Amino acid sequence: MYPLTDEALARDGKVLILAMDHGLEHGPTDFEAVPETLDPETVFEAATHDAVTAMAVQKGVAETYYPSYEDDVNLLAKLNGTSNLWMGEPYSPQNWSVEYAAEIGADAVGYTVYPGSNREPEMFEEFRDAQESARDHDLPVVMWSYARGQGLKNDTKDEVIAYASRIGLELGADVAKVKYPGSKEGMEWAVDAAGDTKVVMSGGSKVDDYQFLESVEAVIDAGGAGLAVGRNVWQRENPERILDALEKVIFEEQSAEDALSEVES
Ligand code: FBP
Repeated sequence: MYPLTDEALARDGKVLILAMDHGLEHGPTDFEAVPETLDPETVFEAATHDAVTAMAVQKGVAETYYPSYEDDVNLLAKLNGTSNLWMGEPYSPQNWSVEYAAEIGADAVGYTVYPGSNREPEMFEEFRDAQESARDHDLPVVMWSYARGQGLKNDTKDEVIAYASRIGLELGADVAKVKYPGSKEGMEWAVDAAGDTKVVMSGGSKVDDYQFLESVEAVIDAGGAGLAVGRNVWQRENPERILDALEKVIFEEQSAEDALSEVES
């Protein structure tokens, strides 16, 4: 396990990853809420906020835009990813190698697995290769652990989320990124199940400030390390304001209410 005290992915053991791989995963419609975000530089600018410990992007975006931000932003190379146009069984092909990510300046790598998919065995094997190669390059590994597949009726049930975070530990991830199970108790189970693997919540689609910050507060109270978030930051007209509030909730352990009233004053 990679010691996640500081630097690459964490600050004081806490994590705030700004994810922007949505152009691949969801398509450009995700950028319609704030049209300027279609330009990756807009989101890289947001990632220069002190609260952001790393930014997750795909290869093409990293190659083109990261050189201008390498002094201010830590790069989390999201190695695999699939488009929304793919209608088959959940599967996420690897789009760049760990070696190439390291060459571009990655500080960490990220990898999606879909436990429960009929293609789970393939994905586990591919994750194995990426994880071992990341170890060779001394890069921490974040697993996007999203249980998904024909047999799964509810992918945010407590036991499914705890299983997903545990799979992060079992397969050697340093951080497991899981969906929010809907309660602090559910998240506690996920954190306990993951042992020394840190658990972060996946942001999800945009909700109002209080609802979003309240879920982040519950994750921190449950012992989670923080958050990996996209839409709930850059689909806001003022991403800096919500990042200010997230800094207070994640790193200063303030309540959602206090953090919001401070950023409003
Ligand atoms: P959000 O905070 O916008 O949900 O982003 C987190 C993330 O994991 C992204 O990295 C990824 O593009 C997206 O969610 C995938 O979401 P889903 O698979 O649920 O469509």
